Amino acid sequence: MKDRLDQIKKDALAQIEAADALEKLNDVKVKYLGKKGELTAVLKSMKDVAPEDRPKVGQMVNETRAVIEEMLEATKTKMEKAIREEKLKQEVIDVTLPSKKSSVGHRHPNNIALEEVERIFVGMGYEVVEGPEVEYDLYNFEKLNIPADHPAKDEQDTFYINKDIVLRTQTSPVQARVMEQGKLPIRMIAPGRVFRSDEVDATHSPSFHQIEGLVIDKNVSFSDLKGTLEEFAKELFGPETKTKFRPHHFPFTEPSAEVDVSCFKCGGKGCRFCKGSGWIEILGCGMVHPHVLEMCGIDPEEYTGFAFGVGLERIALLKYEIDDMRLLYENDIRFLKQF
Ligand code: 2U9
Repeated sequence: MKDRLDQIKKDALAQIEAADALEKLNDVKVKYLGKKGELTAVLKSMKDVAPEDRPKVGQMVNETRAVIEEMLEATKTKMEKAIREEKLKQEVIDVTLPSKKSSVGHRHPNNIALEEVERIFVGMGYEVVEGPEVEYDLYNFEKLNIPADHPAKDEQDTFYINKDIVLRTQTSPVQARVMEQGKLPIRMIAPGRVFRSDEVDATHSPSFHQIEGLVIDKNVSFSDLKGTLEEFAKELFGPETKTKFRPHHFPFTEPSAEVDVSCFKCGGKGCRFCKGSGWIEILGCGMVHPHVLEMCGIDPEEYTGFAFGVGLERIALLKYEIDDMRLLYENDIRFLKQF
């Protein structure tokens, strides 16, 4: 019996020493000390041992078990320590490593241009007012003196929700609503998205942005309009900028004009940027039509006013020398990163 127990001890200790993972160590434990293990089998065979020898054999079995258990425990502790140390080694943080560069977002050129225009007019005492993008025909067309048979009202130009409701084609309805509130004088700009049923190309989009301005007070004249827009052009494109007012027609203003600025690239000599003319068209304007004042509840005998409208994308394209409007809508990070 002693030989058998010595052999079991020898085998178990050898297998413990050879184990290279906790699982294998557990396998050894089960194999020798488990319910169906080899030592348990020896205990079960005690009935074949002479009764006077049983205490001695029992003591030998217990000693063998204790040696195996002790070796198992010591090896397990060693292995667990090694595993912990390896894990710690992998988790070590090198505080001297350079940090990862976080990428910072960029402002959209439209937004930069909008803030610039707002800054200029707020500086002149204008209020910034916003309004709905879905509008009544009444505010988008009728109150602005755009008659039912005007080409702008054609379904090819305007997105109709139904016969009375449209996606606004200009931000003018915002001004019409402010005028109706009757708080005078008015000095405001209305920036926002507008919609026209245009095909997409380098200079057109079915959805773009406008900034319109409106001033209503007693004794407002065309000189006030000229002075204001000349100052605006100088602030936006530089102090040397000249302006040229060309007669034009809009249903909501009378008289009306389009405004060109001297080319800020060549100073007016003529270059590729201004297509050789020395001038760049930037906005439309005029004195608010008396009929518009009347329809919005303001007495044209007492009050006069001027209005203007500018395309935000047009300003952004010009100021940042972008040659295709589509770049403003694609949100390609390689493009936006430049601003
Ligand atoms: C009211 C009365 C008059 C707004 C005006 C323009 C001239 C104009 C265009 C410029 C390029 C639109 O973005 S664009 O396509 N706008 O030329 N807009 S006067 O006149 C108003 C507005 C509101 C009550």
